[in-house]
Amino acid sequence: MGRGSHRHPWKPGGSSESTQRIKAKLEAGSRSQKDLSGGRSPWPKAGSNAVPRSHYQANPVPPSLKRHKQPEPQGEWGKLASGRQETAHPRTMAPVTQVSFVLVLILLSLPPISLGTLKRRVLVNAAKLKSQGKDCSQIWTDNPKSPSGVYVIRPEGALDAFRAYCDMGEDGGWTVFQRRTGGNGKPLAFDRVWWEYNHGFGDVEGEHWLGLSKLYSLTHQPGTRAQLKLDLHNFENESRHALYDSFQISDGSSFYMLKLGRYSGNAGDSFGGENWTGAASQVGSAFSTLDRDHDSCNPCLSGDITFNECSQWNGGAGWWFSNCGVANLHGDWHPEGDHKSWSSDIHWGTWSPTESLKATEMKVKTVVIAATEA
Ligand SMILES: [Ca+2]
Repeated sequence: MGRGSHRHPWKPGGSSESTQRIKAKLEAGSRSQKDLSGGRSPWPKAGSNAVPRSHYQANPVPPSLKRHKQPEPQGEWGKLASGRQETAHPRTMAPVTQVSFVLVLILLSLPPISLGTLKRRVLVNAAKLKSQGKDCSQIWTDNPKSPSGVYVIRPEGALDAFRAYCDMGEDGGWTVFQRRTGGNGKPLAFDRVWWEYNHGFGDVEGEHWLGLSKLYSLTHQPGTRAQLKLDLHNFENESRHALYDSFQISDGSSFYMLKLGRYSGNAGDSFGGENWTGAASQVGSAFSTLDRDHDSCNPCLSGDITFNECSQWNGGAGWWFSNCGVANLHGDWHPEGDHKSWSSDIHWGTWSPTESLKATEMKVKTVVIAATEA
């Protein structure tokens, strides 16, 4: 496929290459097996001309489940099963016994842990997670001299407190919920399944994604309006930002749809698809991951290639894809010299459409709603 035929200039003749890499990730990665309960059907929707996803065809049953398949009767069990009693009362294990047998095997395979160790871990975690405020904005408002760093916060309405990095500069009070830096040569992978994007991954002091469930609670605190800021950096040591004066995501039952207010800044409004012919806005889009397709491609066309899933088209990224849109900060991180014209890169189409970005931060700030606004 030629480069000139692509709608998106950052997608090189690598769609098939990208697809192969995603397939390899899906086949090799145990992460994708974590969300067994949430996996979509591997088969295309009715009316679609897409083929079934090959990774599911290749591994219809995860190896970890195959391991627990009930063995055929052997030894004494086999003798009993094939003996005189078989005709009248077959000596097979009852279903409940089979489940217990498998549970015992699983428990025996777990590493040993003493009750004392377990208690210490619970106590330490409980002590660490004493909330210091509802969010970084409240901590900063109460004490503007608070330094940047990791705090324990508990947004109003959240079930639990959690750790988050607070950006407490001059315009402080920002709760960071995404950071990418390349990880000093060991970049954090962002090709993750729904469960991971929901709960978060990485280290809040370094590269991380805080988690959609936490982001929901941060943007739904009574009496406040959340703002969104994105700080973007390229390999030429240039930095730009995008600011949205209101920001909310819907709850998990509607797949955390993106809601944004007015844009300002110097990076352009890529979420809104500003000045980008043929690119649909991502505002209003639900969140998709490599195992959950909530995008608008059913299918989409790029050159002579059709595809249904923007996540797999973009390096396995979890994002608010439309069809697919021009913003994606969750593609593969590429080092300098290897950051140009990749199909699965970190791109913000209104500023850096053809070069993968070096570093990004996404952060949320809450402001008290004025009486006239409430
Ligand atoms: Ca789709």
